[in-house]
Amino acid sequence: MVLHLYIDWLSQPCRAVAMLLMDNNIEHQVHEVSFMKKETQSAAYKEVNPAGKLPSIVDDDFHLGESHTIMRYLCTSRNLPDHYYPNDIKQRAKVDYWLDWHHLNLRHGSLCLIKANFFGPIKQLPQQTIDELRKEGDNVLKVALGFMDETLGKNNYIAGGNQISIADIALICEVTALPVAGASCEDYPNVQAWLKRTSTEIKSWDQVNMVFNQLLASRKK
Ligand SMILES: N[C@@H](CCC(=O)N[C@@H](CS)C(=O)NCC(=O)O)C(=O)O
Repeated sequence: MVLHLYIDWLSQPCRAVAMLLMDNNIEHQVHEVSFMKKETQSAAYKEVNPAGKLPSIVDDDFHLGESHTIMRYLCTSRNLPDHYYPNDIKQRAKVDYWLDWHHLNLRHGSLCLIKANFFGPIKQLPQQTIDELRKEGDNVLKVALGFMDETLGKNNYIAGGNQISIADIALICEVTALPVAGASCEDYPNVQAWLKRTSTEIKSWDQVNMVFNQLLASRKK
């Protein structure tokens, strides 16, 4: 049976899962769910994912959320090329390290700034909340991007190795969201070089980012 993918193209974790599926020609049916319209909180969507979060997949009758978990599941269930999620225990642990690191570092910093600078005005958040989110986001992001830059000064790929892994895919989608957060990676040359190199290796890059790029373009006007 075809795999069902529930996504919002604006979401970083959703785009990461879509890239892995599309680059590996895994047949799937897309169901668009808008988190901005709070469709993630509907009773119908909670039947798919009780946590009310995107992305989710349904594979036969198996329901799964959390982008990193979904990507690991796809790598093992579809026997994807080893470089995405290596069989070697130590190389795999490195990929897991960066996936775990992602949530409380790069993503945490990026989300604080997205909440402050993108959703702050839309949701009319109190100025004190915006200021606190900005302070936390700026501090966390500076350390996170600095650490990535140092690592990418030594390795071409974030978890080492000589080909892209699912850790690169998760992190690169987060880095592309920085303009929405009012941030950038321009002070981090190794991150920029990695972004350029890795994005050209992801075949579905333009297709998956199309809707998100339209949002970025509309904000520049
Ligand atoms: N740790 C989760 C994060 C998922 C997440 O935060 N998804 C957001 C979109 S980027 C969402 O579904 N928000 C909807 C909501 O909270 O109602 C993952 O990697 O999948």
